[in-house]
Amino acid sequence: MKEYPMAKKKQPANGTSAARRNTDATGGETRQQATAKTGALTTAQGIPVSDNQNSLRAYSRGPTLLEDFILREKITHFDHERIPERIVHARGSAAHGYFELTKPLSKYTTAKFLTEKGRIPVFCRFSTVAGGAGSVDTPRDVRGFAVKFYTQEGNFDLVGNNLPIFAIQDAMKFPDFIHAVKMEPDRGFPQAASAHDTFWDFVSLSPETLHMVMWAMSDRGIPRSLRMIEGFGIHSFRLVNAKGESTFVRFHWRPKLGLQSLVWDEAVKLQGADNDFHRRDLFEAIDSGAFPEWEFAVQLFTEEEADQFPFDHLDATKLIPEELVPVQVVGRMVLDRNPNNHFAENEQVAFCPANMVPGIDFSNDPLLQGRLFSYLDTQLSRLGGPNFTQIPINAPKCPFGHHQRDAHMQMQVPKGRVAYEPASLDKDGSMPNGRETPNGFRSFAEPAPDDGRKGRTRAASFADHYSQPRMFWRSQTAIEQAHIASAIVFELAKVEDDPVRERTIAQLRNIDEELARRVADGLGMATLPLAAPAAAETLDLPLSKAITLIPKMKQTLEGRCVGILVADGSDAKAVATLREAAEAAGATVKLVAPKRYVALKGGKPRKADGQLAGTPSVLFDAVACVLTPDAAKTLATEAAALDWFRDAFGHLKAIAACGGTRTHILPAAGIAPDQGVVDSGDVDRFIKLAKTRQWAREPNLRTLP
Ligand code: HDE
Repeated sequence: MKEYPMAKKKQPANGTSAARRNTDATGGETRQQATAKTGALTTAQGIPVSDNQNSLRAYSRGPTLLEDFILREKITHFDHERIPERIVHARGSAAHGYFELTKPLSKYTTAKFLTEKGRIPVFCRFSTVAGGAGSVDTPRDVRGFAVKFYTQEGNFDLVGNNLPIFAIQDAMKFPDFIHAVKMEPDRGFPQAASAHDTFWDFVSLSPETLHMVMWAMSDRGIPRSLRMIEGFGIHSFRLVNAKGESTFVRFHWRPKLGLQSLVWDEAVKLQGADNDFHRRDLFEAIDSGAFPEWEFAVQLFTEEEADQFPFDHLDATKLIPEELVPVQVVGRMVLDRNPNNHFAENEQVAFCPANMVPGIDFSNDPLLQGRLFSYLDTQLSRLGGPNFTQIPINAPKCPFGHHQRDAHMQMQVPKGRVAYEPASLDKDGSMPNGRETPNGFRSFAEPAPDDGRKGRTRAASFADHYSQPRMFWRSQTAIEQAHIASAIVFELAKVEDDPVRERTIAQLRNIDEELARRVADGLGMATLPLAAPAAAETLDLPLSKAITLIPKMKQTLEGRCVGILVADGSDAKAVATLREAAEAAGATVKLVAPKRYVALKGGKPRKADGQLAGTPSVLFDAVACVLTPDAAKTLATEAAALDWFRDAFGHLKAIAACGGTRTHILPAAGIAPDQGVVDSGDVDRFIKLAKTRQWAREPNLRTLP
């Protein structure tokens, strides 16, 4: 028989010097070793492992043996590496940090973290709602904003969103709402998008959703960065003081970097350019020491004041205008440490609105009430049993003790006979497992109304679904209104079913005729359907500047990113001048080049931060370029370069263009430069413009906010 070419050498027996040298039968190397000095690799049982790269075989080219407990342990653990993802808010990015109280609320609450000045640790997780754990970061969606405060009196979780209101009034409707927005069950798409039939079907039949839908269709649904979103506890909670008196409270987070959003085309393109745009942005900012910060603020009001509101504050689809109840800043949160491990912390963290500390209490908001059991329930299956409170990220950081025992994954070894209360058998009387304390959590003793009746009812005060969406729409600037109308048109254009579209327009008519007309027009509908019947009178509430976005944006480059396009031969001094000015204004700067290595004039080749084709301008807040005329001429024939400028221009970004770019690239990209396009040498003007978008460039809309 002719010798098979690969089997030239005789196989050495196990235990021969060749086997010990970890060579295979042909004498080739089978082991690759890390050079770092580490301790011995062991199995999870602590057994030292001698070979982590070859499974145990009966003979060199023979079958693998069941006996190989090292292989089986490794693969078995791997097989179980995934846990069920969260049914909502599956995709999240998180960070550690601290909360610092600056203005004690002692008059209103006994909660130590709200009365004793100082810092306590927090863990904060941001999320999208609809997409799965592996979905993209920039779909149009609400963002979760959940904070675990490790207080001196146990964990307080403020599990909120980046919008001040929710889509439904009663927990009973939550599974329906989520089923409607998530991918459709027969086809499994769309992933992470509300632009489909089932979502708008539900919306068109549930007018209570409209207020949140209006907010989600605004630019708040496509934030620029998680560091630039507001956060809201949404529901009314109670603060309870030492006398047992209660004050209602709504919680707010305000980003120090100011609010900022993407424009829609940018959000769409980012889904291709960088699926992890938000996660990377948060991680890199913290990693570089630019710690994101939020003000923590409260709206406080009494029951009597609430009775005067033209809406019911127990209805989570209603916000409390800042003009009605001022927002007072009482503290701040700084996120200063990235998780060490995405799974152990971000995936395993278990937030729960029922994690409540003494001095705060729930309100009767029926949505909040329903949340109180759901989170623990889902976490029992997601994290495998009730001992998930022992996972480091979930464990309280204050002393704790209880009589709960056993169950899956008990990590502690509780001592003694006594796991109950009252007990006399704890002979030394120390009761190490804890006992009741007068300072413990007490529910506010809310008097029951005289005419209370059990029943599946909804208060008549919850019936007005249109006044606040109208207030929201009418409070927006012209640009913001244009964005909202186009977003609704975009979404409804994706809806296949005509009646769904018509019913939605019928709902919009109750919010504002002009809005309904613009959306119908965008869809090409010649006539408007009759307005939907309204269950209550729609009011013209006073407008609120606080609920706009563009007028509230900060003109700043802090926390933003400037991209500079360079190529071989670019003037290093001009690049340095741009970089220094942008960095002095608080921005990070990235050099983008046609190839990953670039040699600036007179310099050696150095690594650029990004290669042009893979680093489109959507990744930056403003762009500049320093190119030789020849390089500009060459780039004017490359789609990636044309898109770089075309998109930056279309996305309303400031552009600093060098002479070559003006001569060759901008005309080839079809850009007629405007006020927002300056010369690369005009650094001061560029930095000024880069602090905001060039709103005057907005298509079909030339009015500034
Ligand atoms: Fe949630 N929600 N939710 N939700 N929610 C969950 O809990 C639920 C609601 C929010 O980063 C789940 O551990 C019900 C309002 C955030 O881990 C689940 C109702 C608000 C997060 C759940 C609501 C939120 C969740 C899924 C109606 C804003 C992510 C996994 C009664 C105030 C937390 C989990 C994180 C997560 C149920 C309504 C915000 C299924 C039943 C209102 C930010 O338990």
